[in-house]
Amino acid sequence: ILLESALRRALEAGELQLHFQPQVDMDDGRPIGCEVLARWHHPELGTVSPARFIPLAEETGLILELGAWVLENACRLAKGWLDRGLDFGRIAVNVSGCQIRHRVICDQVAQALARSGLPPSRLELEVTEGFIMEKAEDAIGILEALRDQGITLAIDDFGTGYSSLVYLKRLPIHCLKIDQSFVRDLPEDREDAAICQAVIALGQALGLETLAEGVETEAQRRFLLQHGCRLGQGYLFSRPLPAEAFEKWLTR
Ligand code: G
Ligand code: G
Ligand code: MN
Ligand code: NA
Repeated sequence: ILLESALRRALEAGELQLHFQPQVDMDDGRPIGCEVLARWHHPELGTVSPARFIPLAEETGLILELGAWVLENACRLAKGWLDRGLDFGRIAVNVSGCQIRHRVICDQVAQALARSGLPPSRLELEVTEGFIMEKAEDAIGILEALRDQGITLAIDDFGTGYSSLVYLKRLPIHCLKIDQSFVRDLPEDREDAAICQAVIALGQALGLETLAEGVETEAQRRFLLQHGCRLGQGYLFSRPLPAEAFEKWLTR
């Protein structure tokens, strides 16, 4: 309860910050996008990990406000970059299943785009597999409404939930994000290598982009590229960066 009221206050006090992790074309290193990751700098607790405060926000319903705040600020910053001629590609925002389940996501996206003036094609939403499959029929309708706003959709942590291939075919998504747990032990681990190859082939067969997460080594980058996964994100390219550092990274 202490943490809950602290989080509520944090939203108002500006203790939440957005970091941006570059996503690149692993062939030439060109930036193709960035993932937005929320950070909480608590005056006494220090930095609280989103792995800790996002679940809390979901339990308390605060995720609806927090999610709206993240979307608005991410779109506003991204529009500023465009105005200054910084080409970041697209900006990928994580959304919680709660935002979709309560159907607030369509209005939140419309409002963030309208207020910021960011072209919809610049915004991508990352949704987790587990949530989509849990209520697949509902999810399809909501995701279609989002796509109709002109944004793109990615499935986050792909392979860790339980995807039905039937739904995958019907979902209006455009990118599969290969979970970092499958990338970590590449290229030595034969099972992980097989899983990555299968996901890449699935993406190709369905006409979807695949983006590998958690790429940390040159050997991982080479393996993924060789097997047809061009897009990647991870410490090999850059850690998540505060806005100013990300702007510098773009103009490096
Ligand atoms: O940034 P990493 O550093 O620790 O993030 C941990 C987890 O928190 C990831 O699973 C990420 O998807 C999630 N996360 C980070 N920022 C946000 C956000 O703004 N909204 C939601 N729903 N999840 C987020
Ligand atoms: O669940 P989601 O994929 O949204 O969260 C991304 C998480 O992965 C964040 O916590 C981010 O800080 C972390 N991350 C990003 N790149 C790397 C990496 O190369 N290695 C590891 N171990 N974690 C990473
Ligand atoms: Mn993500
Ligand atoms: Na992920």
